[in-house]
Amino acid sequence: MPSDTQLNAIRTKVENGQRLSFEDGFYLDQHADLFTLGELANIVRERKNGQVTYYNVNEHLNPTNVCVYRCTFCAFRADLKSEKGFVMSDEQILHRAEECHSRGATELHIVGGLHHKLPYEWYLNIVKMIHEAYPEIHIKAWTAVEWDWFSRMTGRPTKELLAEMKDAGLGSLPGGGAEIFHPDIRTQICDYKADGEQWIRVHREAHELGLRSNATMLYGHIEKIEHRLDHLIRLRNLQDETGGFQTFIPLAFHPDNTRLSHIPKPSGLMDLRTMALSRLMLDNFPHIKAYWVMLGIKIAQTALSYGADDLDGTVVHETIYHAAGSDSPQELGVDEIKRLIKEAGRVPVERDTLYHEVIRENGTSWKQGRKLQLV
Ligand code: V47
Ligand code: SF4
Repeated sequence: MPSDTQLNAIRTKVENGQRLSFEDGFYLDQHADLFTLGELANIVRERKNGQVTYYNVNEHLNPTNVCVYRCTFCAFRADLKSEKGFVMSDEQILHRAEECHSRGATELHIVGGLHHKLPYEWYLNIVKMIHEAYPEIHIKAWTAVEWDWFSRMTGRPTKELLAEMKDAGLGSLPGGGAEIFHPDIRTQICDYKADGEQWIRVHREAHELGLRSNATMLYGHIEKIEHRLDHLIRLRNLQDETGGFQTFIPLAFHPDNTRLSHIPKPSGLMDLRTMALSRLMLDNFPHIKAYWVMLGIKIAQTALSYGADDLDGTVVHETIYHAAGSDSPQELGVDEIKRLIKEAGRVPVERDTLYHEVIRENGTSWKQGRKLQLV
């Protein structure tokens, strides 16, 4: 093999725990083969999380799909008057929370459309109602795009709304709505909604209020490597400032039923390379998630050797990806998740949203264990 001085210098940086620059990331993308990327990412993965792979038992709730925005990559949204549009009633929402509770889920992940007519109080009430009925369920709700919309609707600052919702039972923020921050791409795929700076600001404010959050990146559409690196570095900068991010989730674009349906979906190779590069660039993020719903089970399992240390959860009632053509099953049982993790040579550990160990007394009742060590 020819010697590659630049690649060797990057390898030394990774081995010594030093930060990679934009140029390093670009070089890796252009010159490193899949195995090298995976090997380097695995060094960071095992340094931070050893052999452990986390999973959680959660459910998704999308209370409405009606949305004022028209992101070109979205197959989930519906117009106000469309037959496809739905708004769940309070009874339906509580019924779903009851189902989540009786299955022993520790988390409810709630996101939806930005409805033209529903007031902010409708969104607030969802959190209030579920928290009052099932206080032990962690509510991870509303993306930064939704928080920005609540602020536009009410004229109140996002930080005030975050604080109000935290008092009502909000536990943390999911990582959605990030897409690609770079304006050259963002204006083409999701113009008008919260921009990159606003997304970052909402997460900064959440962290300042003591709320943890996740971050995502939607890849494999019209963006290029420089936009992905720019996105990762913006996230890394905020994490340096606040330390409030828990997990990064790279989201592979699913083209079916979207206005970008002419673009082929990212290959398994791109999925693994993006996973590995994310792990390498985000040196201050404790966790990288392989979201099996979008990657498919086989790539998600393989990703556990390419930087990922979290498989997300049992995920019941996911609709955003299934609308866009994901052929993953609607649910993975806990035994199957554990089997996939062990087969990949890792140790499965059930976590709650804030990365405490979950101790199960039987299938459905559980208690919180120790806080898992984050490096
Ligand atoms: O913001 C929408 C993406 C996101 C498509 O925080 C699409 O733990 C691909 O953020 N193809 C919502 N992606 C999902 C999300 C998420 C998922 C799992 C875990 C967490 C977490 C967050 O889904 C949207 C958008 O970026 N999305 N349509 C599509 N056709
Ligand atoms: Fe609306 Fe979210 Fe879909 Fe964009 S991605 S159209 S904001 S539901």
